[in-house]
Amino acid sequence: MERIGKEIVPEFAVEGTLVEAVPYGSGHINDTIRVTCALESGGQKRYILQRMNDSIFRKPAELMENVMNVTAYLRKKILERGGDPDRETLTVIPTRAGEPFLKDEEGDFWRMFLFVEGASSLDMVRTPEDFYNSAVAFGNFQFLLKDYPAKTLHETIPNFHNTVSRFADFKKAVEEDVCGRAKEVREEIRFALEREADTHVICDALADGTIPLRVTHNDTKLNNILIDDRTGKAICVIDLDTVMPGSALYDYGDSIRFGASTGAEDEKNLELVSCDLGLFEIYTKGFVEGCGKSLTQKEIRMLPVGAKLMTLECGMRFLADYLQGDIYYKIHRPEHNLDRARTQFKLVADMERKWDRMARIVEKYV
Ligand code: ADP
Ligand code: GN1
Ligand code: MG
Repeated sequence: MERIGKEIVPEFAVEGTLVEAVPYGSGHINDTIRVTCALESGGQKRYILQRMNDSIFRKPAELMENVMNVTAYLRKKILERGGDPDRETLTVIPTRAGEPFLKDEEGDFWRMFLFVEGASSLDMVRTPEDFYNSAVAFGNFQFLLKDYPAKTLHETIPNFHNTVSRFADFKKAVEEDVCGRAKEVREEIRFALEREADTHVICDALADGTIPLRVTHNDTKLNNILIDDRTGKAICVIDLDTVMPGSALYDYGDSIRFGASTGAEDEKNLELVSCDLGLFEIYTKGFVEGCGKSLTQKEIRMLPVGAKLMTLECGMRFLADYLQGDIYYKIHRPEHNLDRARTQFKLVADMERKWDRMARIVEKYV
């Protein structure tokens, strides 16, 4: 932290003098640091500093070009509706040289945002209203970007939600079994392999034009949105690294897998993990409303597919990472990725049991 305070923070156009730099948040990908500076006037100003994960995001310059362009576009939209762009979208703090990110002497890539004050991200749904508000905000995020020139976006992670290629990657990880862990997790591997046919459903629907390609966020878990501490409204969609052309089903589905679960993503006691249909319905209502009538009937009818496939895909990714020796996601205990994979598969099985009820719920919003 000391080096970061001395060598990295001063490179950015922060106001005031550094008081504190502390690790922050519970993201699985970037290293996130909250920076506090004291202003001459007596107040404080806070920032989020991130070391970008360049082994996952191989082209940080392209990624930051996306972030700059998308946030500039959103700022305009937010101003048009009379909102406060400093709180309702991310604000990039450039380096003193005027660049959107910094490459340090060790070759690490850094970027900084204004810290959104008076708001927090949640790792679990506190109240159904929080979840509803997050649904409206994620739906609205997609709606605001509906005319965004998709072709100008760089694909920051190719095939990010291509569940078919995710399945192929998973199978390869099982076959290679580089850590010799496959024998301990036969049950989990079988669970995923049995569902190969499912992995094609969204890819096929996009390919044959049954559902449209849109500009989507692609990582819509609850802790990627900031909720206003005072009003409880979801005000700011963050973690824009994966904004790319995709399907509305991805954004809907990823939120359900994380937020409609009765347990944490890494819960060890699987009895505590199921898909809460009350939360499922609330999110469906909020998301459809937030998308402002832009979802097609077919998309709405396929929402349960989005929920199941994003959960299955995430489970395969966690299990593949476990098999490969935990090289992708940050872990905080030895079997962390395995625990995460298990909760995802438990949710998939539960959704399969509740499938007819899920279909009836979404039908109300067609
Ligand atoms: P990761 O890609 O690792 O998930 P995020 O960009 O989601 O990283 O940031 C991690 C956490 O930091 C978020 O979940 C949120 O709690 C917090 N955070 C990120 N950006 C801001 C911001 N501009 N203002 C306040 N908190 C933020
Ligand atoms: C990662 O960056 P974060 O922690 O918000 C991952 C998502 C996964 C999620 C699982 C770029 O999200 O795809 O669904 O973990 N992001 C990336 O919790 O791989
Ligand atoms: Mg995040």
